[in-house]
Amino acid sequence: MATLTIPVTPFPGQKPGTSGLRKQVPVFQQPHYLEAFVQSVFDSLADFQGQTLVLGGDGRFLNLQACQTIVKMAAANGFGRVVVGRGGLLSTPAASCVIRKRKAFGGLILSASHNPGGPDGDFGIKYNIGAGGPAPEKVTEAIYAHTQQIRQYRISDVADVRLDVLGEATLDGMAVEVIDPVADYALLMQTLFDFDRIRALFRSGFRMQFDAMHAITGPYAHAILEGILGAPAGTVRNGTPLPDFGGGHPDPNMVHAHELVEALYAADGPDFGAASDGDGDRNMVMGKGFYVTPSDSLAVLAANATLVPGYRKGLAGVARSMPTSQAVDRVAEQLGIACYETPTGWKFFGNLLDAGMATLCGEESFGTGSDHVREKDGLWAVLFWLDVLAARNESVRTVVEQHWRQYGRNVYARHDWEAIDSAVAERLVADLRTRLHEFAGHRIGGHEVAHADDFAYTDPVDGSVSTQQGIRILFADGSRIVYRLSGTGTAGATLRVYLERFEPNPARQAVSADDALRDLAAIADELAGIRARTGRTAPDVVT
Ligand code: VG1
Ligand code: CO
Repeated sequence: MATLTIPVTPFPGQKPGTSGLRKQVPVFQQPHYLEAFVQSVFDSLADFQGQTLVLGGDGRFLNLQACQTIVKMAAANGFGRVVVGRGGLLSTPAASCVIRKRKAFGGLILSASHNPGGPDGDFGIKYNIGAGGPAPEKVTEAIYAHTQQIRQYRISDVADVRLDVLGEATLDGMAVEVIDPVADYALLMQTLFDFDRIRALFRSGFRMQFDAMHAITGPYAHAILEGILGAPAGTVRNGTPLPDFGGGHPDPNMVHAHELVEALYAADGPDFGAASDGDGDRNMVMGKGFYVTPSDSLAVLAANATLVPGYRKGLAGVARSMPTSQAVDRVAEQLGIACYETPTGWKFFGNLLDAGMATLCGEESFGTGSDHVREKDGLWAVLFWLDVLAARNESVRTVVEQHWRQYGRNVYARHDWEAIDSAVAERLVADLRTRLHEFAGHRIGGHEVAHADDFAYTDPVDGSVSTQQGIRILFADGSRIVYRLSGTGTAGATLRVYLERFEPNPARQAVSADDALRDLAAIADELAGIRARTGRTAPDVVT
C-alpha cells in the first residue's frame, strides 16, 4: 500500500497562542487545509511512532470526513493505533478520559465547541496531550511554527475504514479501534458519584430536564441519565446529535438554551434543568424557576464536595479563571485551601491539576471540572449537582440561597459585544491599557478604584508567564470590571465585559443581577466608550 506525499504551501490558519484551529466550514473545505494543520501537529511532536492516537468529535458537519482523513494520515505518519469513537464521536471530556485511560500519546478532537455547525457554521480541530488536556502554549507555539513552514503532508492511499461498527481493523499496518464513545466515560462517572443515591432521587419522583442541544452529549445523557440512573424517558431533550445541531447555537446559556429556561420557569416545571454545549465540556444548571451562574455553581460544588464519594477526602485546592467571580475564593478561604487565579482557557488548569495543587476548577463561561480528566466536563457537573441535591434533599434554590447567606453573594454578569470591528475592539482595549494609571487610586462614578492592571500570570508549576490576559479594574468595595477580547470567535471581534459586585447582606441578596449591576455596567461603558466606539446600543448576549 502506498503512502502519498502531497505538497502544500504554508498557511496562516492558526493564530499563535490559540489551542487549535477554529474556522468557518468553507475555510476548512479548501483543498489540503485540514491536512496541512494535522501534519503540522504531527511534525511538532516527537517519538510517537507505534503509539496510540485518540480521535473523535462532536458530530458536526465535516466530522466524519475529517476522521477518515486523519486516520489515513496517522497511518502514514507511523502511529501504531488510532482509537476512535463509533461514528467519529467523542465529547471533549470523554476524549480526555480515553486518552488518559489508554495512555495514548495524545488525541485530536474535532469541534468548534459552542459555535454553530453545518455547512454555514464553524468547524475546528485541536490537539490534546497525553495527560488528556489541551496542549500548553509551548506545544501550540510549535504547531503554529510548523504551519508556517510546512511543505508536504503524508497520507495512506487506502479506502475509507468503517467507523460505524465497534471493533478493530488494520489500515496500512496501523490498528484502527472503534470504541463505544460513552462506555469509558460512564464507568469513570460511577467511580465519582453515588449512583444508587441519584437513582433513588429519580425514583422518588424528582424531575429533570437535560437539553443536549442536538449536540454530542445526547448519547451520553441518554445512556447515563435515562439508562444507568433510571430517569424517565423524555428527561433528555434534543438528544440526537445533528451535523448542524438542528440549526441552533449549542451554547448552554439563558439566551441559546431558551427552551430549557422556559420549561424551568413554567408553573409545573421540573426540579432541575441542565444543558451542555456542542462538544460537551460546558454546562448550565437551573433549579425550578432559578438560574445558577457558573461562578456560583463552582463555589457551591466546592463547598459541598465532601458530600460526594469522589471528593469525600476534601479538595487540595481550587482554581478559577480571572474573569470568573470570586465566589469560590470565599469558599476556599473558609476551607483553608488554596485558590488559584489563572488566565481564561482550560489549558492553564492542567499544571495545577497534574501537580495535585487543585482539585476543582471553573470558568464563568459555563465550564466546570476536576482532576478526573483534563478538560472541563459538562455532564460531570450535572451529575455532581444531582448527587449534592440527592445528599441534601433540598432544592437548587435552597442550596444556592443558603450558600449566599453563609458566604455572601457575588452578583455577576458577563456582557458580550459580538462581531464588532476588530480594529475598533483592539483600539478600545489598547486605550484602556495605556490609561490604567489614571484609574488606580481615583474615584470613578463615585466608586474608589483600589487597583487596575492588565492581568498577567506566572504558572506556579513551570514558571511560564502569560501577559495581557484582560484589563481589570478592582474597586475598593470588592466590585470588579474586567474587559477582554475573545480568542474563540470566527467573525470580527467579541468584547467581553465582566461585572461583579459583592453583596454580604442577606436581606439584599435576592436582587436581579441586572438591577444590582446597572451602575457598574454604565461605568464600564463610559470608561471604555463601548457604545460610542461601536455604535451599538446594547450587548448581544448577557450571561
Ligand atoms: C471562551 C470562554 C473561555 C473558554 C473558551 C473555550 O473563550 O470565554 O472561558 O475557555 O471559550 O471554551 P473566549 O476567548 O472566546 O472568551 V470551549 O467550550 O469553546 O472549548
Ligand atoms: Co465546548
